[in-house]
This record gives sequence, structure tokens and C-alpha cells, in this order.
Amino acid sequence: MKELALHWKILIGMAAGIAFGVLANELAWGEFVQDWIKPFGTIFINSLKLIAIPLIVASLIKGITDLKDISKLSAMGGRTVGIYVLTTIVAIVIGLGIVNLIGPGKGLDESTRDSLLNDFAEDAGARILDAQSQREAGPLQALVDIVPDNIVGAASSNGNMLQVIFFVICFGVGLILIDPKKAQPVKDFFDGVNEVVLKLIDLIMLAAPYGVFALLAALVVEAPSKDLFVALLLYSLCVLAGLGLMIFVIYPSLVKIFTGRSITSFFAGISPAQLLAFSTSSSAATLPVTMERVEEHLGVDEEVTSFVLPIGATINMDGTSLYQAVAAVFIAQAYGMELSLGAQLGIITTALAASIGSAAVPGAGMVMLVIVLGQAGIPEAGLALIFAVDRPLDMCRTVANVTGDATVAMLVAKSVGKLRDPQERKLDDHYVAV
Ligand code: DAS
Repeated sequence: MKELALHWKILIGMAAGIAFGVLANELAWGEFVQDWIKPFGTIFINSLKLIAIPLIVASLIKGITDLKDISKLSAMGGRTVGIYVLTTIVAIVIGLGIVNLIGPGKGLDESTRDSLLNDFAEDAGARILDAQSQREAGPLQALVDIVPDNIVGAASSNGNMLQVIFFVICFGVGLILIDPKKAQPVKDFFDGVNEVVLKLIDLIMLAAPYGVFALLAALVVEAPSKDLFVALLLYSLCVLAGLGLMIFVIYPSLVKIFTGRSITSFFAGISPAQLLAFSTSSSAATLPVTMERVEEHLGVDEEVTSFVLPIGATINMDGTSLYQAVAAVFIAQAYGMELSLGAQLGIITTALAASIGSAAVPGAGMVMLVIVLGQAGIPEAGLALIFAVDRPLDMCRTVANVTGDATVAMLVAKSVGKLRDPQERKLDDHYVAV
């Protein structure tokens, strides 16, 4: 019998977890689930958190050093990174607008919050107070906090992942600036680390069906309240509404306005890559198809696709950043936290950085969500709330990520005169109408 695809296994794990949780409630097996099932969910979440730092270091250094030399950051590089950052910020602001408007996490009953607080984050209260005291230290404290005075210390405490990202970006630029002969072994090392980390995430995600089963069973047992499921449904709808806006409104409009390409031809060109992104939940796995579709069917010259798309798959994740902003505010709401405007603006920075650091593999966006939560003083325990619905949302946000990369590739190609009518076919080094 053909091996079931991983996302079907995860969806089955989800359904089985809910069913087992409901059964456990009926048969009063709550304690058994807490003592013998839930720990496997905790182990699964911790293994994802464990991989966060190596993931940041490896995928960011690879993405930055793929720029090869600083001079390439001229017409194409600066423009590419600039548009990537712009579309990511638009995505995050859309996500924040929707989640604050709908407020999916508001009104969750105390027992749900307390049971999560007690079991997942004993010191959550202390960590929240500590983060808030740091934030009250002064107006530029958040900026000061980005620059670590000790990289080992920063790497060891979750709350300072942004400091790790800051250091890694400096390190990557430094790598580009030194003698390429000296830099190559270091780049090769981090390319190898990147491969190992991606393989580890593959292995961790193999346990996902079981981790999801345990998390969901525990969630149903712990929070029998109906409003948790209503909250999760509302939360998922907030993410999907934001992603839908990006995929079906923002990107096609940008293509239409800046390249004149019709919306139907855009979707006809990119849809096979979108379907692959949906079924694999991996921008990296989809990249070869994205490059072929953008080149052959959207008319972007290879010189642009070979530069813009690999970097986009590594650092441009608009769908992920939108999801991280919505998830962070949803979890804060579920814990009854009121996030100030400053804290929400901080989420724009950290979700931008976290999405840049997210590797293009299944589940990476949720792993990096730890940064956004840590930086805003939101208990990471809240991951347990949203993990159950993460995979279907990951499939959708990966579609947004890939569509965003293709859109930027078209805009950059148009701006450097490397966008042709896809009807033309490349013959030797020039294009002829077919
Ligand atoms: N699955 C990631 C990707 O490949 C996105 C994410 O995890 O958020 O784009």
C-alpha cells in the first residue's frame, strides 16, 4: 500500500487526538491522559523549540551568503530585499489588524488559561514580569536589547532570540566581506549544518502525528470548555482571511499594477507551484517547481529567478510572518494579556525577523514563533493551544510564501528589464515569439 503523505498522517493524528480526548472525558480518564499521554506532546514541542537556534543560525547564514558578494546587493539585491521586507511588513500589519478586530482569544475561561499556565509554564508569570520590567527600562530599551553583550547567554535564553538573529546577520555580512578563500570553508560548514538541521526537522516532523495526538488529547481533556474550540476556529479563520487577502488580492494586484500581467495568467503560471507548496508545506521542496514556473510560464529571466527565488525561499515568508503575528496576539489574548501598541509594534519587528529566520520546511514557522512570544513576554506554553491546527495553516501559509516570492521575482525582473512575455521562447541567448 502506498505510504500515506505526512500531512495526511498529521490530520489523522489530529482527529484521533480529539476523539481520544472526548472519550477520555466521557470515561473520566483525564488523569491518565495528563500523566501518560501529554508528556509526549510536551517532548514534541520541546524538540521543536530545541531546534530553533541551530535553525536560525544555519538558514540565515546560508540565505545571506547566497548573496555571494556585497556588490550583488546593488540594483537587484537591494531591490529584492527591500520589496521582500515591504511585503512581509504588509502581511504582518494585515494579520495584526484582523486578530485585534476579531479578538479570537478573548473570553477564554480562566480554567483553560490556568491549566495551561500550571502545566506548561510554571515560571510564566515571572518571565512576563521580567520582560515587562525590561520594557519599562526606557524608550530605546527594545533597540538596546537587540544587541547582545554575550552571544552564548543570548542563545541560551529563549527571550533573546532576536539577539541571536542580530549576531548571525552581522556574521553573515562579515563572511561576505572577507577573503572568499577563507570564507568558503565556513560557508560550507554552515551549509552542512543547514542540511543537518533540515534533516532533524524532517525527523522531528515524523513524530508529528503522535505529538499532535498527545497534544490534542491533552487539550480536549484539559479544556473541555466549548469556547476553546470556538476560539481555535476563530483563530484559524483570522489566519486564513489574512492569507487569502495576500494570495488573492495583494499579490495579483501588485503583478497587475507593476507588470501589467493579467491576474488569470499569473495564477495559471504559478498555480502548480502553489499546489505543491500546499501539499508539502515546504517552500524548499517547492523551489525547483517555483523556479521553472516563474521562468517558463511567467517570463522572468533566469538571471533574476536564480538570485531572487532561492533567497526568497530562505528569507521571504509573508504567510509565516502573518501567521506568527496572529498566533502571538491570539495566545496573549488567551492568557488575558493586553498587548500595548508598543508591544504590537515590537511584534512587527520580531515576526519580520522570525520569518526571515524560518527555514523553508514544514513547521518551521511555528518553531520560530517562540522568538515572537519570548520577545513580547507571552508564555510559550500557548504553543499547545495552536499546535493542533498548525499543519493545515502551515500548508496555507506556505502557499502565501511561494506566491509572494514569485510576485517579487516578477516585480524585480520588470524593474531591471528582464521580464518577457511567457509566450516567447528562449533561443540561444535571445527570445523569439512562438
Ligand atoms: N512551511 C514553511 C515553508 O516552507 C512555512 C512555515 O512553517 O511557516 O514556507
